[in-house]
Order: sequence, then C-alpha cells, then structure tokens
Amino acid sequence: GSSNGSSVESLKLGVIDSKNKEDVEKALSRPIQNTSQIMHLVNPIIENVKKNGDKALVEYAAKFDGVKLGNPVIEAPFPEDCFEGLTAELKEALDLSMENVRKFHVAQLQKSTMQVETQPGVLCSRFARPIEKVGLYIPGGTAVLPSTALMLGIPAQVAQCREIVFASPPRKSDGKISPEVAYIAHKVGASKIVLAGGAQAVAAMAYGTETVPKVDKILGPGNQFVTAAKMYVQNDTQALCSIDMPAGPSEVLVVCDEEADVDFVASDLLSQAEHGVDSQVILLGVQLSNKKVGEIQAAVRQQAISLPRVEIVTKCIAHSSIILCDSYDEAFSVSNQYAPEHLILQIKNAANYVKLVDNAGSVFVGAYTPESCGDYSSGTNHTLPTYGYARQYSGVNTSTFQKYITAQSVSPEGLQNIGHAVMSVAKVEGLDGHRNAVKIRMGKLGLLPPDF
Ligand code: HSO
Ligand code: ZN
Repeated sequence: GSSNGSSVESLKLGVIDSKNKEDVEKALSRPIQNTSQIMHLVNPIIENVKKNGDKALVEYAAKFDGVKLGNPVIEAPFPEDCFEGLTAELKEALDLSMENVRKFHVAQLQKSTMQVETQPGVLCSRFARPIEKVGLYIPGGTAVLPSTALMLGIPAQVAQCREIVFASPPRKSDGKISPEVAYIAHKVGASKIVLAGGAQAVAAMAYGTETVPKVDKILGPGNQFVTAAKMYVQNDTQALCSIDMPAGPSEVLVVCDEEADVDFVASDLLSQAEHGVDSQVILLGVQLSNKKVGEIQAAVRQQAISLPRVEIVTKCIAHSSIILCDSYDEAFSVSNQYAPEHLILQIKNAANYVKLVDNAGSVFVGAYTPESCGDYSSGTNHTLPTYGYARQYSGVNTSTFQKYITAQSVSPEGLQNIGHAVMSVAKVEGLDGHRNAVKIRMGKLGLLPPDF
C-alpha cells in the first residue's frame, strides 16, 4: 500500500464538538446520489435485454466484463469445475457461517397460522407463504462477496422459495463465477447462476430470457447501475417484480467512552472504511479526554497504513469524523438521528443502552462484538438498510422472502354481529352492491325486519 506523506497526513479523523450543530449536520449528511442521470444509461440496457434476451447478456459480458460467454447461464447440478479452487478451510468457514445464519433465520419462521376471533363468529387469520421465485444479485466489483450470497441464499431457502436464481458478473480472468459463490449456490439449492452483472443482470431476472427464469423479487446490493435497474423494474408493471430495499453506500457509527479499547474502536471504523471510498464511518465519543481522542486518531492511522486497502481507507477517513458528546443520552440522540446501518456500542454496560436505540439496521453490543462477526458468521443478516433508511426499513430477514395472506370466516352469528356496520358504511360510500351482499344473507337468515 501507499504510505506517502500526504495520505498518512489525511489519515486523521477530524474532531467535531456536538455543540457545533452545523458541523455535526455536515458530518452526518449522506453523499447525494443522482439516480435519474444513471437512468439514462440504464434504460437502453434494460430495453436491449427485454428484447434480445440471452444475446444481449452475451453482448454485455463481452463489453463490460471482457468475457466471451457461450451460455450466460449455469444450471444445477453445477459442474464440478465451478468449485475448483475452494479450499477445505474456506468450506469449513462457510459451513459454520451458513449454519448460524440458518439457525437465526429458522427461528424467525412463523409456523402456525395466527388467528383472532374479532367478534363471536368472525374469525380472522393470517399465514405466510414463500415468494415463489427470487433473484439474488451477488456483486463482483472491488471484492468477491460470497458472504452476500450466503446472507441472501440461506433465508430464501429457509422460507422455502420454490426457485432461487443467483446472478453475478463473470470473472475477467476466466469468465467463471468464484468457487465460493458457486458452493453457496449449491448449498442453498439455487437452480441457476446467471453470469451477468449490472443492470443487465437485473433486467434478465425481472423479465426473463430464453434461459433465465423471470423472478418475483430481486434482492442484493450493487453499484448505482444495479440500484437504478432495481428501481426501474420495481416500477414497471410489465416486470411485476419487487425489490428488497433502496441501497446506498455502507456505513458504521461507533459509540465509545473513556473506557473503550482504542485499538478495538479503530479496527471497527477501518473494517467499514475499507468497503469503499464512499463508505461513511462516524465515531461518537462520550466524555472523551483529549488524550483518548489522540490515542484513537493514532490507532486509526497506525492500523490503516498496514491494510492492503489503505488507499480506499484513506479516502473514506478524509470525510469521516469523531463527534464529541457530553452524555450517553446525547450520543444516542445523534445516532438515532443518523439512523446508521451498523451501530457499535463500545461503552461501559453496553447492553443497558440498547433500549435507547430507535433507528439502526443492526446493533453490535460490547467490546468483543465487532461488525465483522455479523458480516460473516454470527447468524444475523448483513443485508441492512443504509442511507438513513433504517428509519423505515428492516434488514433482510426470513419474512423478506415471504408474503402474508389473510383469511376470514364469518358464521351466521358473526354476520349478525357485524352485518349492520357493513351495511351502514357501504351506504355512506354509495356502494349499494356491497350493502346488498350482506342484506341478502341477513334477510335469508331472518335477521332483518320484513320492511328493511
Ligand atoms: N459490511 C457489509 C457486508 C460485508 N462485509 C460483506 C464484508 N463482506 C455491508 O453491510
Ligand atoms: Zn463489512
């Protein structure tokens, strides 16, 4: 990595006092994302895939991935050479991670039908069913992310989706998919792997091609092209496709106090910073001494310079900061305002403060709980709302792959209990047909006076 003077110099987290509202607001603002401009580039790609199917996919693989594809789709059972290069150590690591993610997501299954008798004879119920076909997008980009394959694939399998389709850009070097992603696709019972990235992958799964099945929901993180394409197909009734959530750059907010281990704090900030130059990392320090602030800055610098991705980290740190807070309450109020994707608590009695969290994707409680554990192996999902969407979205979970169906059964006694209310509301809405549907039944049951 580079360690020239200027980059080491900018490897210093700036410090802001929480009383300086303008600076705090600036530090907490997210980078502006221009989706409409990207749409101009994405539209023709979607149109091309819609019209020309596999031929368009092969064309884009040559153009964007520099790969000559015969068939853009690999079908299960995946050929042995897909797994070439997968080591025993990695297999074991992925197996352990999958097992924990499976345990946590199986526990989220609501197995029995929920049923409520709202009035005597009026039975309302709700039950879950899997979304039939799902498309899981696994990004290529600056890092291979088999963990994302696992975080999307396991819950889809747990929810018992009938068809799971993977899409991921082929490797520039050999036109293949990484063996780790192929292994997970195999483990979760995916039917197909589409060798495509970007908007073209999203379009192929949304509309279907000769070899790619049309899916009902598309999930997974991606670059701006992927995000724009997901937004587009979600709004196209011809695609009849939903998406998981809007995606933005990844982020972490760490809350620490004077007792925190500065090396732990620095490592958590950096593990998020290395994701990308647009990642955001924020440290809220509760009643920190100047000495502690200096130690944190030094630890960040010292750890950063030995990371292979130091250049990305340096750019990220340049727009990240430490915000000094007077109290724990103040820190949590700032955190809730920011609504971080990841919230890490490195404070005394951390577990006692979880009740103060109103907005966050996932919370990491205590000094020995780095975000990395949740990114890979503990069991929680790492596909989380970014960009402040933690205010209204949940991270990916088992119900992300299901929909709920309600049912009701009304007995004659039940009709007697609610029929008059239905007729009155129908009348004020001017919908006589609605009113009649109840009136006819109540009449035959002898529940209405003859002159009604
Ligand atoms: N922290 C990332 C997930 C990830 N980390 C994948 C490593 N690999 C976004 O939440
Ligand atoms: Zn991560």
